[in-house]
Amino acid sequence: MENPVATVVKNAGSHYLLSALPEWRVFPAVLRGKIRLKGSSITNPIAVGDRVKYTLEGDGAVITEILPRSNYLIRRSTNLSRQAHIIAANIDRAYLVVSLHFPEVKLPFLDRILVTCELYGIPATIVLSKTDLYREADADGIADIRSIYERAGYPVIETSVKTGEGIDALREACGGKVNLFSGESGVGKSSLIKALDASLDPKIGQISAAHLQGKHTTSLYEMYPIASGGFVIDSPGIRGFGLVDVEKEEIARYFPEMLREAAGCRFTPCTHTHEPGCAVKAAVDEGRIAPERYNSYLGMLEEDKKFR
Ligand SMILES: Nc1nc2c(ncn2[C@@H]2O[C@H](COP(=O)(O)OP(=O)(O)OP(=O)(O)O)[C@@H](O)[C@H]2O)c(=O)[nH]1
Ligand SMILES: [Mg+2]
Ligand SMILES: [Zn+2]
Repeated sequence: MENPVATVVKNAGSHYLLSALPEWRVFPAVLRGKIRLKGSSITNPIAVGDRVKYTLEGDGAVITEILPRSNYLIRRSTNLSRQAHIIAANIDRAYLVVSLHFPEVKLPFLDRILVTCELYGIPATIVLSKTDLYREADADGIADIRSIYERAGYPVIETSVKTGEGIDALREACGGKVNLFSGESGVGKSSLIKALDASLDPKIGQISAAHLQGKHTTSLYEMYPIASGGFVIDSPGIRGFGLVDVEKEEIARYFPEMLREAAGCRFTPCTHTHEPGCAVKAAVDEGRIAPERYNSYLGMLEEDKKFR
């Protein structure tokens, strides 16, 4: 008989938890011996969201095979590190959570995650969290972020777990799908998951008063079922996000708004930096591409020069 298939719902360090989806019946399983990914520079052979085959041996399950992934999100901890880490696999949508303050949003960091989502075909939504902490002076900053990412084609939603703003919409959007919540420590990923389903109990942290940033409260990757339908993956806060497997010449393709405009460039290939007749630069001048996004792109080209 063929071995049964289940989805990895938690990486617990010494073992994994599996469940056949969409039912939710979780059981432990171990990985024994031989499963190795090609290119051993990946630190985790199995990620949450992976679909695996298993056998029952004695009173436990043993993972025998990882099925091909429809997509995955991967990062290096810095651009210098050789080792890469798979954040999650087989994701229907990534919710990239940022807060205006505490911690302060860093757009180039967000853009690197977005480039990776595009590279691996993961649809992304930007979540602006903690709207209850907005002050009057923040209105422009909020409008800017919304405009930067909506021009690029990404949905932007604003949420507060204190006032409930955006939570119903988020819950509805998550229905019937596997959704990854990612972002810096302290932005409120685990709090959002708790707000989607009060019966869930992800660990929620404090913001360090000294550094006004999160304390890496969530330390493991874990999938949760939402009572109203769908699944969410909580993940540890990301500090650095180094690009993996992107050639410098390709980076512009993973900015959807640049890809759209690039067809009009006089030269192919065009790096969109110094070439005459560059349609991307024209679109920046004319406001169809946000200068912040274009600057993130230039920053990635620069990093590439430094690190490769
Ligand atoms: N005022 C306000 N505070 C929030 C909101 N969401 C989260 N917080 C607070 O932000 C802090 C961090 O929240 P977490 O949910 O633990 O953040 P996280 O993104 O899961 O952090 P890591 O697990 O460390 O990656 C906690 O003190 C939360 O109470 C919100 O909508 N409004
Ligand atoms: Mg957390
Ligand atoms: Zn160009």
